Amino acid sequence: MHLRIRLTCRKYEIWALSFFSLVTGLYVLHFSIALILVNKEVPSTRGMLYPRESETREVRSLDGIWNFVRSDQANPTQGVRDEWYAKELSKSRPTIPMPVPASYNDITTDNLRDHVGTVWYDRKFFVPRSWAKDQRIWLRFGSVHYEAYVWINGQKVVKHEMGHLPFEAEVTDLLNYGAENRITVMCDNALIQTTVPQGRITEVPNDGGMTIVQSYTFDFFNYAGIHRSVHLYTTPRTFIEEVEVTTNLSKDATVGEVFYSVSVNGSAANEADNVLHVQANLYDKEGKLVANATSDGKLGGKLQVNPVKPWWPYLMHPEPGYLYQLEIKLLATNDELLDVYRLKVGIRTLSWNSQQFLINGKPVYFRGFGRHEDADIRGKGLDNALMVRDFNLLKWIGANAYRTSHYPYSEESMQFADEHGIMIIDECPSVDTENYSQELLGKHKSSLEQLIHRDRNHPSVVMWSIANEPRTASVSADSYFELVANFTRSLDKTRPITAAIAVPNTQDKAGRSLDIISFNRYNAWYSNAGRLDMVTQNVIDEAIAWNKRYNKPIIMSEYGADTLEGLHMQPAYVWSEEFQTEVFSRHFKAFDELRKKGWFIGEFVWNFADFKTAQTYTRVGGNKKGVFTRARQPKAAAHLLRKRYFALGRDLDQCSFPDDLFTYIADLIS
Ligand code: BDP
Repeated sequence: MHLRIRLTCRKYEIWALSFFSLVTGLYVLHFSIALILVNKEVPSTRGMLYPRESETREVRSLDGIWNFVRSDQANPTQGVRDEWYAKELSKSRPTIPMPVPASYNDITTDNLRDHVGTVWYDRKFFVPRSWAKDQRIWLRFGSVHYEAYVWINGQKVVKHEMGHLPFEAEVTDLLNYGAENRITVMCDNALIQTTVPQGRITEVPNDGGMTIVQSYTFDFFNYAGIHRSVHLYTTPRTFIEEVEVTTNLSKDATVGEVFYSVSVNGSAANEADNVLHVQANLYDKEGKLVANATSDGKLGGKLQVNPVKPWWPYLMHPEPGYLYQLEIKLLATNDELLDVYRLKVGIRTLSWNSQQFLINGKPVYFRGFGRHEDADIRGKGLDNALMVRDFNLLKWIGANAYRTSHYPYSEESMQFADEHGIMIIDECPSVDTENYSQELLGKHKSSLEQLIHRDRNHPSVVMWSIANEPRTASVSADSYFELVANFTRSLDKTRPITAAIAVPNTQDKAGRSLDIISFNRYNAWYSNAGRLDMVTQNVIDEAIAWNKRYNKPIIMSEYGADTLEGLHMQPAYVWSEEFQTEVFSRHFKAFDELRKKGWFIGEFVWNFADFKTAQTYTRVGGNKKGVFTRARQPKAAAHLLRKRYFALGRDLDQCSFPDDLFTYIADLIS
């Protein structure tokens, strides 16, 4: 059998061999005629509240240095067949130290970077004797890319497919209390035609005979590993499994409403004579109780805040990102306290029509970035220092939004965006989607289900992006994106849906299913390279054409130019700092023309910072379209962009200028 087929089959064999049921999958299907796609159900996510301590819950981190083994590329399932999880990994293979969270690719000095297939992690940890009391223990991963298989003390725990999204499982009965335990994780980075995102694995000759090669068309490095924190946490036997919050404001924005609904898991919920109820308390930033309510047995209700401080984006209000704390107490019939969970809540409304997108009734003009979670050495691993630096830069430059291109970002960064009033266009991991199939549709929908379940309570999330640059000229894209968009809408009606499209508007078949049209275009770069005189009118014409075709609000979701920091050329020449600055300025002119039309609602530079890609002759150390370098220092264009974003903020939202926005030149100019 061809090796790539063998490898793919093995991905499924692992389940037959070890844990759950055999999953059969279609592989690399390409149809030139429209597919008949069926709207099948996808599994629903349960639980997964962000792990937080309270008087009823404890949280322990398993982050640190783990032991690591890579499998042989040609034999990715050997570890499963030989049961490496049954004992310490070091008993099967020599291990190396590996940090968690981090991508494993850039940690070593050999070519782990380009490894394709499975790798293994393990570590030991202690569980206190006190945890054996009457409670439940959960194991939660912030994300593992792309597919994860987890064992505790040699016992299967959970399998999860999809990078950048959390998963968890109860491990109460698998742990040794007051004793040592072992966790083993197998991670598979292989991307095929039915993964999200898609990739291809091929077997090609090399100097040693044959080798496996992973390829993909998307333009960022396929970093892999345990990317976000690993937690153990406790809950009571009967506990708050989910909290869903929506908010509303009175017309004059003086009264706020918080609708909460709680789901409970546990035996007490099933006892006929025990009517569980919830006490919901809302506290303001100073810790003052501003509203409270007690639910009936339906475990939901409404809190009214009068006067309210609405959640506003950065620079749209003097006090942006205002958050209340919602305290949920789960009580038994006799008012015995069963569980407590607290989360931050921002009170705001969203609305949209064929022209505008509004927050709290005020039209929004987005000024932001496409970004990546990417850094030297740690790759896509969660890094608090980097996250805080990035938010400092976003605020320094006057941005009010970014798109989580091209996958969900860390939960910690979503919380940060809430706090700082940065609006998020929240994107699922579907990038460069093509070769549409029923199986791919199921996974794509599942990625959105998991994303919406995770992020639905964040006030910063103002839009869902269901794909980046899908091949929407194909006939199959029509029904495929209709199904994906309708599914997304069925999960959340409070936010509009977009996708970043790059096919010519005359050929696109997805726009009709969206609420807001986003388009990516690289004038003076991929088209008419170097021609600064061919930017402004092209941008204006294309935006008008998109709006004419769909009669919906339009965003330019990507534009930019690769720029090598320190390369200067006058007159501007491609890759120089002068060129990036000029490309931006020509776009600004177009945007200002378009803004007058009333339906052009935002501009997003590609990209916030330089980032790593697969190796190609078009990339020097990666994609260099960053306004900041990979080390998060500004290029020349950053200073220009800062002046524009603050100028827009003053013009549209009456924000004030920072003192250092303009450098003193002469008394004559101010
Ligand atoms: C766009 C993609 C983005 C790329 C960018 C580029 O959406 O992921 O990085 O082009 O080529 O088409 O810089």
